[in-house]
Amino acid sequence: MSRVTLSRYLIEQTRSHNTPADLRFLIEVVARACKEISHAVSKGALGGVLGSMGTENVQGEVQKKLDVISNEILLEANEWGGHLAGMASEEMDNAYQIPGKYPKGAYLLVFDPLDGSSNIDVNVSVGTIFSVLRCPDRNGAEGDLGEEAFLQPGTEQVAAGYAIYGPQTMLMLTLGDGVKGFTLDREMGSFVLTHDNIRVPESTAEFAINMSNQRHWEAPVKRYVSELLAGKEGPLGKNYNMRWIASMVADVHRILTRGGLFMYPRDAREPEKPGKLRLMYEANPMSMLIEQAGGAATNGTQRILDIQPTSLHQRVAVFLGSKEEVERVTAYHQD
Ligand code: AHM
Ligand code: MG
Repeated sequence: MSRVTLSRYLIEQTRSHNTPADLRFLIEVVARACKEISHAVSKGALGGVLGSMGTENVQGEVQKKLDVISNEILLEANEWGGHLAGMASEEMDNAYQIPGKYPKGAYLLVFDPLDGSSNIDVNVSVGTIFSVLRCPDRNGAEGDLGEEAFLQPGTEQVAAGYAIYGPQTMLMLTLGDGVKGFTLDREMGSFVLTHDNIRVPESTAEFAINMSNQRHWEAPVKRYVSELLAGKEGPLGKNYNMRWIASMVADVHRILTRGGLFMYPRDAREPEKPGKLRLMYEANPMSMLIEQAGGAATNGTQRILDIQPTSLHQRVAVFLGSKEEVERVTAYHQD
C-alpha cells in the first residue's frame, strides 16, 4: 500500500476541496518547523537546550531555552515564504511583523511554540500548537499590522493543529473537514498519514484536571468533580479514571485517541484572569480539532469557538472532549 505523506494529502486537498495553494504551503512550512523543533527537543541535555533563559515572557512566565528556540524556528521558517501577513505567539508581547524585504500573504499564524514546557526538563511529552486565520482586508493600509487583525473568533480559523513530541512525533491537523493524524517517519523525514478519521467517543469514563486547585474552583466545577469522584455509588453511577499530564498537547492527544474530558477552569487564585490557558493559541486550535473530531469545547457557559477575543494573550476557562461530559459540566454552570 502506498503511503500518504502530509505533502500528498495537502495536494489532494487542493484538488478535491479547493484548499488554496498558499494555505497548503503554509501548513508544509509549519510541519517542517515542527520537525526541526522535534529534533531540538529530542537532543535534550546533549544539545545543551534544557533549562531556563533567565527571562520572562509577556505573561510573567519563566522562558525555557527551548521555548525561545522553538519560537525562533517557527518565525524563521514562516517569515520569507510570502504566505503570511503576520504572526503572533505566546512568547512575544506583540504581533510579529513580516520583514519588509519579504512578500506578504493572506494568512495570519498564531502559535504556542512549545506548550507544556514545564515538562521539558523531565522528559515528558510537549508540543507546538498552531492556528491559521485569514488576514482581514486592510483597505490598502501600509505600516505595521496591529493586534486587532488577529482578534477573530475561533470559528474563523481556516486550519488548526498541533505537533506532539512524545515517544513518536505526530502532527494532528484539521482544515475544517475532520481531523487527520500524521506520524513522523524519522528515516524518511516525512509525516505519514497514520490516523485517517479521528473521532472522539461521545461518552467517556476518564477526566483530566489539576486537582491541587480544587479549593480555588467555582461551585459548579466542585460539584461536578465531586460527582465524578463518587463513582458508581454517586449520582453519575459509574467509576471514572483520572489523568493529568500538565501538557495540554499530551492530554488533548489522549482525548483525540480514546476520549475523555479535559478541564482547566477559572479559579480564585487570580480572580481577574478567566482561567490559565490562552484563547488564541491554545483553546481555539484545540477546540477546532476536538469539534472536528465530534467532541465539544466550552468555557463553562459558551462555545469556545464563538468567543470574540479582545486581546492577543487573553485567557479562558476550558472544558473540552467527549460531548456528554462537556455538556454535563456546562449545564452545571447554568444551574
Ligand atoms: P505553558 O503554555 O506555559 O506550557 O502552560 C500551559 C500548560 C498546559 O499545557 C497544561 O495543560 C497546563 O499548563 C498545566 O498547568 P498546571 O501546571 O497548572 O497543571
Ligand atoms: Mg502553552
